Amino acid sequence: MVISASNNAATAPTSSLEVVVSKAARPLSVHQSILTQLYFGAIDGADQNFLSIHTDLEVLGPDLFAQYWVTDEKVKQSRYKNVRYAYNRQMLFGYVRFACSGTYNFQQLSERAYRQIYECLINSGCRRLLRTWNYFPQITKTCSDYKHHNRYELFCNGRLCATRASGIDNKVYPAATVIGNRGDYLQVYFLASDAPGVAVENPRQTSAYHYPVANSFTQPLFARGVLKAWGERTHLYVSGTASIVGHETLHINNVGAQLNEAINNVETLVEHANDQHQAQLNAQDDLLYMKVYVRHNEDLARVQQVLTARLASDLPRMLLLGDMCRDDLLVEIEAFYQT
Ligand code: 3EB
Repeated sequence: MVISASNNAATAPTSSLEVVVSKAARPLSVHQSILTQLYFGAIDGADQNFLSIHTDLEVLGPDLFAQYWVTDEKVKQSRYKNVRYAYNRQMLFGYVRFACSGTYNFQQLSERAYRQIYECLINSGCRRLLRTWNYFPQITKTCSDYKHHNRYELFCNGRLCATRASGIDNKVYPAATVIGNRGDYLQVYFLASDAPGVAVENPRQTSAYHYPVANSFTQPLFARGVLKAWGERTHLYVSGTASIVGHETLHINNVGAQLNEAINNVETLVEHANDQHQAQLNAQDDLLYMKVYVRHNEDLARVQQVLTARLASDLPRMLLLGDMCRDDLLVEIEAFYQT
């Protein structure tokens, strides 16, 4: 019997995955293979034929911002416990949402979300978590019933417990965003693949999983960036990036300087991906969009000023109201590179 190369998973070509951003909801065709459609801002009637995710984040500005994740191989949809997901052989995009008001404390809730995510990945062929987005309210609120840790710390603990329990080889942590919203839910959505990505760390920043932390608090398990090839394309998923150098917050009370520092961090990460990981990213041309989380509405004008000075005028950007995991951070950014 002849086994053709296409039956061999190791040599099978990687499906393509392309992300398209748009300021308006687009009509989709069932003939397109849509992995997910993501919406920031108000939209009515997103096509329920596809996995569609509406974030609880408030958009600062009049525009809707939509993302369509398109592949070249047929996509199926399924559900595992509370996780809704879309997938094919090589990629999986999932979404889980829990009300924060239930009987679980926040560590248990986060652990539950991540246990379900990992179980979902183990049951599918796509065990490598590449990118996660995590949103929940009252991110720096201290939980008096829980050793006075705040919700972000409890989230980190829950995520770590679930990661350990999964038994999945986690040498490559996913790129991640963790932002406080003004809703009532823990929302997590994520991208996974059958093949690992390459973790990229930032020479200007202590790796988050090596942050010095106080007793009984765990390090945040995320990579500063993850590189992943999809067919002819390469993606660099840049984690939520703030004005942190080493492990310390810089430019307290200065939103403009914080944003400039965060952009410096992203630029350094891209250079590092090119120099150390053989990526060939153009820091300007391959930037698909930038997401900017702003803590205070009244900082918007200053934020816009810095973005105008630092970004190409036609670069799609999305400004969202959000709280950072440290009280002294006023702004955080997130970038997506695609070649
Ligand atoms: C930082 O650099 C800012 O816990 O997964 C950014 C991105 C941050 C991801 C996470 C936290 C996380 O530490 C906070």
